[in-house]
Amino acid sequence: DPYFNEPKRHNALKPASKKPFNAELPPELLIQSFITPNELFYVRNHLPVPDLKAETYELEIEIEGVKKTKSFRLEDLKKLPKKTITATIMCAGNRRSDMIKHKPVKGLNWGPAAIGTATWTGVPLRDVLISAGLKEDDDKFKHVQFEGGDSDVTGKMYGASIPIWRALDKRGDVLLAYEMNGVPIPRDHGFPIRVIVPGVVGARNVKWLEKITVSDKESDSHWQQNDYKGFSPSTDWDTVDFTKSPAIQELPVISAICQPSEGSTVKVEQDKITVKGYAWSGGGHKIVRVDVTVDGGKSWHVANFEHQDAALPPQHWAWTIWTVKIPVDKKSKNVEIWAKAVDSSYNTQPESVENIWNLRGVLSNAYHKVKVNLKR
Ligand code: MTE
Ligand code: MO
Repeated sequence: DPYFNEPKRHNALKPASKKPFNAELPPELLIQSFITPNELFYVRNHLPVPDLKAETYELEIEIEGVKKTKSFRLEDLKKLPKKTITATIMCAGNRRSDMIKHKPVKGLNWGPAAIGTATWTGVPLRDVLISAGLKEDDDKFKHVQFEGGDSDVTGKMYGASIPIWRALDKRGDVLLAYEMNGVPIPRDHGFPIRVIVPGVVGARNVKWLEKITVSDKESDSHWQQNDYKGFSPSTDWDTVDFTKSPAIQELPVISAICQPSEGSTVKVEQDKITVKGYAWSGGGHKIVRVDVTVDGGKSWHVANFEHQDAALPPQHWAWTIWTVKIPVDKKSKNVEIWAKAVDSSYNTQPESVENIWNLRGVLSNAYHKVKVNLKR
């Protein structure tokens, strides 16, 4: 069993699959705090978790066309000037279950909690690349590729890439992180080094980082080329051509109602119910408004922000926790709550899931709709 040496996990994490391990929190627990505790952070693994050791860890950096590669030990990286950012990471498959309700897709049945927020401390990727000999104005390179220490039975490692401009942008805050919420990154989340690409889909935030390649090409890994891409609702497995869609990088604006959760019973107090959730947008955009309705959009209520990071766009990397009290009809026994967020570019969420459905069930950011029962 290649999964014989997996780390211990908190029992609040509800597995979507066990081997590889993939799990998320119940939505009510997810929004209990602005910073997600490490042991409650969703886990998305494609392969067995490698057991890397701090003492023997080495990161190899190759700049294509340059004969000598450079390698860094963990202590070398820790000697470089460090930076801490607060960033949300979200899986492209977050809220996929809403798409599955409409029509089946290929992918794990994620609810709204394949997302989490942490402080990440590490060395800016930019500084490491420059110290490895990369010239900032060298325009033959277009991408920075990452390989993780996790591999399949054929020895293929998990891999992904990001455009070089993002890796080199001082304001991009791309980190080679060694701490998550002030402690060494736990094994499930990439010990000892993980790439943090704030504002960009989880899949590019490569864990257990072992190799970086500066190249004129994207990563040729399965997860960059044949997965994590969006398609038309009418594209099916017979017609899909993965070369025709770009790899997902920045994620679109999303929100979710976490409390009350789907199917639960809520207490009506002074003819109102309290609704709470999160909203987030990729690319460093900030959430500027969250609208919530319980009457199918006849009246919208603007939510209050319970917690929002002060960082300005385009460096606003963390989610917003919002809450709102909404009046409900005196006689109704149940309601459907809808939420939608607006980001600092005035992008908002699509109304219906039908028209954004895709065969992999990614980018599921339609209005979040939750049916609940009322108790008086
Ligand atoms: N990195 C490696 N090496 N292997 C992986 O399977 N999964 C990716 C990304 N980095 C993955 C990886 C995906 S799809 C996501 S959503 C995030 O890690 C999940 O990060 P987390 O498990 O820390 O929440
Ligand atoms: Mo993911």
